[in-house]
Amino acid sequence: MISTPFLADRASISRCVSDALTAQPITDIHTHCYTPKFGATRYPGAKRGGLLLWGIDELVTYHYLIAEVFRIVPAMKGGLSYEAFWKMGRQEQADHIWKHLFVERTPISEACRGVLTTLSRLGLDPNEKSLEPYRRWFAQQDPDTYIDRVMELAGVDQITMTNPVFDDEERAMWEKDPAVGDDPRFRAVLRIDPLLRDWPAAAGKLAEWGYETRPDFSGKTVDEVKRFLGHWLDRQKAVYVAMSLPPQFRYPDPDNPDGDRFIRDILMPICAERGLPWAMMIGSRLGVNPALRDAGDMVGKADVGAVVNLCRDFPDNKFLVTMLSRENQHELCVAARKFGNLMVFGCWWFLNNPVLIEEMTRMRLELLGTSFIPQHSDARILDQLIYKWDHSRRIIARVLTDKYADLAESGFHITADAVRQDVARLMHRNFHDFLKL
Ligand code: RAT
Ligand code: ZN
Repeated sequence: MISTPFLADRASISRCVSDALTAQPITDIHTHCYTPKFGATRYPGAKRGGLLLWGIDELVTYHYLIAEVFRIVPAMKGGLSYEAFWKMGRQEQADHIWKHLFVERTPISEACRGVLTTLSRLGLDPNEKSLEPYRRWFAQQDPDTYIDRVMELAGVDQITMTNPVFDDEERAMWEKDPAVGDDPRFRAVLRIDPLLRDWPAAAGKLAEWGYETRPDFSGKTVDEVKRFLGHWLDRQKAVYVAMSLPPQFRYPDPDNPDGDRFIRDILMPICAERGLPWAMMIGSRLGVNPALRDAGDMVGKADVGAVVNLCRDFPDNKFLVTMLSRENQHELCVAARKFGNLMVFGCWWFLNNPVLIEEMTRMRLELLGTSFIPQHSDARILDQLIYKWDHSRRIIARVLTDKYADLAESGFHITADAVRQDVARLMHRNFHDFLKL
């Protein structure tokens, strides 16, 4: 047997961790990116031609940056009204954001820095005062082959989509062509928020679509909602079912017997039968400033007790859980120590900032070892895969290096092989193994 040299000093540990993270293909378990068959933004002109968003104008008009520009040019006298902003074309909106956030100020926020990292990793100079040179460059890219380039730069081997079946535009695409999701680079996820966020309206929609559903669960409702979910899971070949839930989400919830019933009699049985996890993304308060549209949502502290109750009451179900509030992270980690059917994932949305990624990754390693999924990108715009993974990978490397250095200090032998295996678990295998359990 060939003996593996141990990594004894911090410098060699750090090099080994960085190499392992660079070499390890990442499965991105939650994004809002789409296959090119859903249609893509078209350059020149940056017109939206479908659901796959990419390129400079989409990057600069990311809703995180829309929220930020309204802090600099507020929607009040002397500023710019929301109506005036939404009336602008996409390029005009992008020019407005570029001028105020990137040219007249230092683009220091994480969302701004992300655009610059992306441009620079694509080989472009991030110091341009106007967006025109970038537009010319993007106009030369073909979205389909550009996906490969982005995935290579990001180190991602699989992009998990989010496919909201209650979205009319997207549903129509799946109905027209069930193969719209077929692309070896992508996997689909059935997203069904309205079934819990607004059961009566969702039941009404299903009835419109030909299912015998009634808001009071009478008649064939339970079987019919299962038939609806089964149909869409098959059509999308979905790898899990997902919902974003408000901070008030409880299980059981005496104030929401319909929600309890939907979970207990419909969702849990169909997920268990098919071995599919339910991804709960908990803590989003939608539309606290509706004038900001997608940028107007907020975070709220939620109840980890609901997750605990679900994991205990449904031991044959699998739960992928991320929570939006920093204050929920410790309790969620402790819950995961108690339940093997709970997989904690990602630093979601307002937590996807270096300071919080670092804190959360450290805490999770200390409480859960390598049995969690440290990050997902949540990329809405394809090119964001580059910066979201670039930034997170560096932080994960720093934290892992510290942890291995601590172990080495105790006299434990760290090998390059062990490091590679840990990294493979965190960035790839934990997700695939959990899906197949
Ligand atoms: O991070 C985001 O872009 C949010 O707007 C949401 O899409 C969130 O990630 C979600 O999946 O609901
Ligand atoms: Zn998302």
